Amino acid sequence: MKILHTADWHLGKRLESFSRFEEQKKVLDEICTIAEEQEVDVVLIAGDIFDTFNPPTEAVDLFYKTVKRLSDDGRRLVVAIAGNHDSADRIAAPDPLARECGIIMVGYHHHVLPKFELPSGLKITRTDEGFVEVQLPQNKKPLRLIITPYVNELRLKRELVAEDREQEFRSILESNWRFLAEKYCDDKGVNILLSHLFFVRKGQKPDENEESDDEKSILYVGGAQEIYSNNVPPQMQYVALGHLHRKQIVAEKPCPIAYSSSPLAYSFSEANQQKYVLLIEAEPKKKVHIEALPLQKGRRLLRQSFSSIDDAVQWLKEHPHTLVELTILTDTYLTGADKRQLYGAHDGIVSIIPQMKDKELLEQELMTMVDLEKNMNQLFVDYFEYKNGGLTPPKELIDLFNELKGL
Ligand SMILES: [Mn+2]
Repeated sequence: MKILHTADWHLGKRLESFSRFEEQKKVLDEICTIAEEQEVDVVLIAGDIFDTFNPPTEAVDLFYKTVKRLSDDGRRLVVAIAGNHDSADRIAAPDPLARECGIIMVGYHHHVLPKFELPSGLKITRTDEGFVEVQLPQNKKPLRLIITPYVNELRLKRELVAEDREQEFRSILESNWRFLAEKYCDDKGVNILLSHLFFVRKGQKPDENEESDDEKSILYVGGAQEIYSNNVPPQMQYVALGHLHRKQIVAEKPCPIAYSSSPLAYSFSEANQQKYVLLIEAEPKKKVHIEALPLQKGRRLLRQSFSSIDDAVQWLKEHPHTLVELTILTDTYLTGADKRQLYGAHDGIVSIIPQMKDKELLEQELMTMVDLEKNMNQLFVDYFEYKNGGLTPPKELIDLFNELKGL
């Protein structure tokens, strides 16, 4: 049985003023082509389908077209779940219609799918809260899926009362999973857990710096989020996850627990990351085989610093088709002419950060007390330098300050 695992599409997402929509179209087309060429039986989309609760129409349109194409008229099972960026209701709403195409869309962890059968031979044979067993058209072995979209205390619709609420949260999920695994997941089928949660190997924190800026806030703030690899029932053969944007296998026990990566780099903390989809080959009772297939279609995100405008321009010309965060080490404020030169050399500059060259020396100078004996203009200059990393205020700003002073 061939399963394609992808996640964190974040459709509709922008990078500052840059739309990523054309890249998203291209990379989803690439994912569809991989599914077709590899003749996969199942596609799992592990949450954060959209970037916001109310995504733009073009993003919704792209999602529906993509899953429709992936489903191949019901010959290929497609399962998509809600992540923390998604509205659970929005993901769940089209499910009755989507099912007719062999696409399952789940918003909530306790959702019970109805049984159904398609002309292609795709058939839901058993269902429970957060569980389906599927008979695929081209494969005799049943696929069991435990489906847990993003869940927090709110979506759990249950108040956590224990002193250690994180532990209580883990226990609730673990006992749900164990119940389903013991009831339905014997070794005559393929058993997989699909989820959008923050998994860690117990006692080990992932390197925070490697994660996307967008996910950090919810990862490390606000309690009951961390799930341990040993919460996974022993019957599972693979855990397909979304949430972290870097491809990684969190743990190998009790089975591979994997993040596929997002298809595009969405923040500069993901600069230089290669993106993938994971191709899983699974048979009952056997260890799964995982192959990471690199995606090519997104623009690379690059972070680079320069001490001269000319060097920066030269480098920009050598790196077209990328999105760039530039740091310019400088003694003065960047002039309009500098900026025009930089922006003229490249169409993907997301931001330019001016940074004072001799920062340490500067900070020492700035440590001096405010001297109220100085005149107002000098105090303004001191304050501007203090707030802007030592940069001298441009003449236009001093003029404006003088003008305001005169009012
Ligand atoms: Mn997420």
